[in-house]
Formats: sequence, structure tokens, C-alpha cells
Amino acid sequence: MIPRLFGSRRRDPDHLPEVPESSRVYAIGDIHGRVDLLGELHEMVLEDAERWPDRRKVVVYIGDYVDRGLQSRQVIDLLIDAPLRGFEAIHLKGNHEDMMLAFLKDVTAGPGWMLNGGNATLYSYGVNLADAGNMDERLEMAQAELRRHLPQRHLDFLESLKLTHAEGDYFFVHAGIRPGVALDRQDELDMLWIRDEFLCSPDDHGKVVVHGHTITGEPEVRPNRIGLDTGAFASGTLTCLVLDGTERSFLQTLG
Ligand SMILES: [Mn+2]
Repeated sequence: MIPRLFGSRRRDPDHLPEVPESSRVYAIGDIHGRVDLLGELHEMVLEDAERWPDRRKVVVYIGDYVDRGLQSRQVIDLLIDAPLRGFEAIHLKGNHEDMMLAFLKDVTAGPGWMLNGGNATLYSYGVNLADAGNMDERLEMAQAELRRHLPQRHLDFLESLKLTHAEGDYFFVHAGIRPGVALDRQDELDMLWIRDEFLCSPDDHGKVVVHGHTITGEPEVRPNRIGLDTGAFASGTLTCLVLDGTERSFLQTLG
């Protein structure tokens, strides 16, 4: 008998990845403050779901609700106040939520966050970066104001975000995973930030990794991963992957 070099993690090539029986799983890419597009996409998801009344329905948000687009606060309001009826909702953490949480605790996270579009989030909470004083002072004032303006339920939402979710042969995570490391032993920094080492890897990761974080013009479907970040904040195209059995389809807002 020939030993199997890759052990049980190597998938049978004839086995197509699938989600659990009788489940219809929707995964939504990076939203970045575009509450208009999220509302539109939710309508499309509901219309699709109505055609499958007997299915268990799950929606996974891949993270990056805030920054860049101008309506970060409104996106979080919508996710909290207007969840898709009849769906199990899973909200994953993106690197942008992580930067926002870091800034709330520690002002030295401010410059990095501002470089990544955090000023748009401050604006949506009614916080303006003062134009006088040095950067440290301005960030300290902004931090104090954000702490005051951020509703407790938003903080609870941000602190409750999960890093990963699995459905059958699919694994959901914001940025990706480090190839060669087991899915349950991944490092948080990799899951929130990784790019090329994951994106360029041809490895079979054990499950198909569904992720956002890296913008592409169209959803990127590879044998080992599916990228959903179509740059909604600038393109107007917010993408939702729909999984049912071994089938895949997409819903998208028109950019
Ligand atoms: Mn993003």
C-alpha cells in the first residue's frame, strides 16, 4: 500500500466541497461604511431566501463594517437593529474593527487607524479630528470623544465579533489563514491581515477558505479559497456568496 503523504487533510478529488444538508449559507464581503449597499444586498438576500422556505438559513458577514465609506455607525446600527429575519447571523471581525477597538484602548493605535480610513468612522460618530495642536493631542481628544459618542451596544457588538466560522467544507475568516498551520491553530494577526502568503498558496487547507480583505474586481474563486471583497466602498459592488449543497452562486449590488 502506498502511504498517503498528506494524511486525511487531503480531500478526495471527486468530493465537491459542500455546506451541511438543507442549509443555505450567505457570506457577505467587506462593507466599509456603505449602509446603502448593505440595505440593497439584504433585500436581494431576502428575495433569494424566500424561494427556499425549507432551508436553514445562515448569513456570515466577513468583517470590515467600518472605515473608508462615510456611514460606519449606520452599518453597525443596521446589523444590530435590522437583522435578516429567520437567519442565523455570524459577524466576523475585520482588521478595521480591530484597529478601532485598539484605538479605544490605546491612543498610539491612532496614526495607523487614521491611515486606514479611521477618520471616516470618527466622522460617522460625530467626532472631528481637531485641526489645532499636535497629532498626539488631537488623537487624545478624538479618543475621548469617540468613547463618549460610541453607544454601549456598538461596543458590545464590536467586542462580540468572532474570528472564524465553519459550515461543512467551508471556513470563513476575514483575511485568510497561514498555509501549513491547522485551521484551529491560526494566529489572530494572520486571520485579520494576511495577504500574499495565503492568496498565492496552492495548498489544500482542509476546507475552502471564504475571505474578504483583499480587493478584486470580481469575486475570486480558486480551488482552495473564495475572495469576496469587491471594494464596495469605492466600486459600489458589494458581494454575497450563496452556498447550497455543492452549488455556488453570487448576489451583487450594481456598481
Ligand atoms: Mn477591508
